[in-house]
Amino acid sequence: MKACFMGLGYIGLPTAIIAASHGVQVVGVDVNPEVVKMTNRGKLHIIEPGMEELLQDVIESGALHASLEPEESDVYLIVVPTPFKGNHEPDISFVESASLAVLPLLKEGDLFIIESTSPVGTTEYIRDMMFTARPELAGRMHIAYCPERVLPGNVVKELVENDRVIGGIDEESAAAAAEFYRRFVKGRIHLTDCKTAEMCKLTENSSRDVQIAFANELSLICDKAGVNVWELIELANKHPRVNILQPGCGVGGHCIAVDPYFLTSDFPFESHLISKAREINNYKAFWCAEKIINAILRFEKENQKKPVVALMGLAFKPDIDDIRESPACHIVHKVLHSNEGAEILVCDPNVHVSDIQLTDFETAYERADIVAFLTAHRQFKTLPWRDDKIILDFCGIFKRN
Ligand code: SAJ
Repeated sequence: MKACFMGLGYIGLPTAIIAASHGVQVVGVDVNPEVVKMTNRGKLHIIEPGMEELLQDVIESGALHASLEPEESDVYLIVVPTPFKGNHEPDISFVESASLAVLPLLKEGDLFIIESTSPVGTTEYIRDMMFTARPELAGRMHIAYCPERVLPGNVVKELVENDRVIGGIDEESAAAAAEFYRRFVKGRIHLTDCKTAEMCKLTENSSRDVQIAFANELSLICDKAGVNVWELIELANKHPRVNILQPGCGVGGHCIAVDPYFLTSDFPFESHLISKAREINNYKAFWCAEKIINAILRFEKENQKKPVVALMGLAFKPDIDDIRESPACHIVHKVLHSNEGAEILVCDPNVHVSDIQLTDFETAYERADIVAFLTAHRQFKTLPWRDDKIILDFCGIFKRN
């Protein structure tokens, strides 16, 4: 069996590697020549523990190669980004162009799968587009939607162990896609129709966004009420049916901070809660920036000098290097922009490429008068609490305020 993966990003590349290591002959296609070159050299262009070793194995064995052009295969997988446009409307143009690129190669009996997070109705739209251009294929090939669910940083395990939801344009399509995934998925495979599968992905991430918004809203209430939000949540979670998540400085990454808009954009009158959760999580980053700026102003007034400020963290969540849609980055830029003379030290032990000059986190912590924790990296948790500093612990490093 040969599979053609359109897109070698955070999901496409790991899935292509895992499929290749389970007996599938894989061609991985990407529009970025550097990604293609690196992949063929066995070098991973993303950070994902354990994945580079697997890539080297499948490159050496010849089970996977990367290319700028799709090749004739039995299975085609669309794993390209679906960003949003200016007004948060989903942009499926990469799904469309990747589908059009494989269209001339399709033949009777082929399996075509979309994995990219997509608005409800996308698979049927792409099916209609393809069968209009190639009417002889209508009813003669399989088309399905199968969203990924892996957590960055834990992809090697989750790609194999997580359950998968597969939605077909018909029952035969869902069954054909399930047969493909069974080659490397040990989790259970649940079959449905393609609209339900599309919506399932959006529901999973919107649900998490709403739950985080609840925690973030609590943190704002607690700040005003003078209650320690960390202790409060820990105590409330002792109830057998309560499970509140952790507040932070906002929600980032290219999934949870994006996918709910695919529902709010298409169903604006029905999605009040989902939409409000997005607002709350976005507002939390703005609120944190304001807190830091106010602390700087207060310090200046009380001490008649400018403070040294340490901003700890740039990544969008703990222990990774990814800064996409990162609220910490947003806060750092806002504070740097509004700063009038305070010395601002920015630290992130995991991030190496950045437009901001970075300082070693231990040095910054030692020197700073004001410390704001933006990302709960494990390295920060080794720092001792210091009574002589103003500590703004937005992500629960010390859980003291
Ligand atoms: N966050 C909090 N408080 C929490 C948990 C998370 O503020 O208690 C923040 C994080 O700091 C981060 C953001 O939420 O800024 C998102 O992080 P995450 O760990 O919740 O999720 P992602 O974006 O890394 O991955 C999610 C996962 N979806 C769900 O858990 C429902 C993953 O399974 C999906 O595959 C992935 O989105 C995706 O690609 O869609």
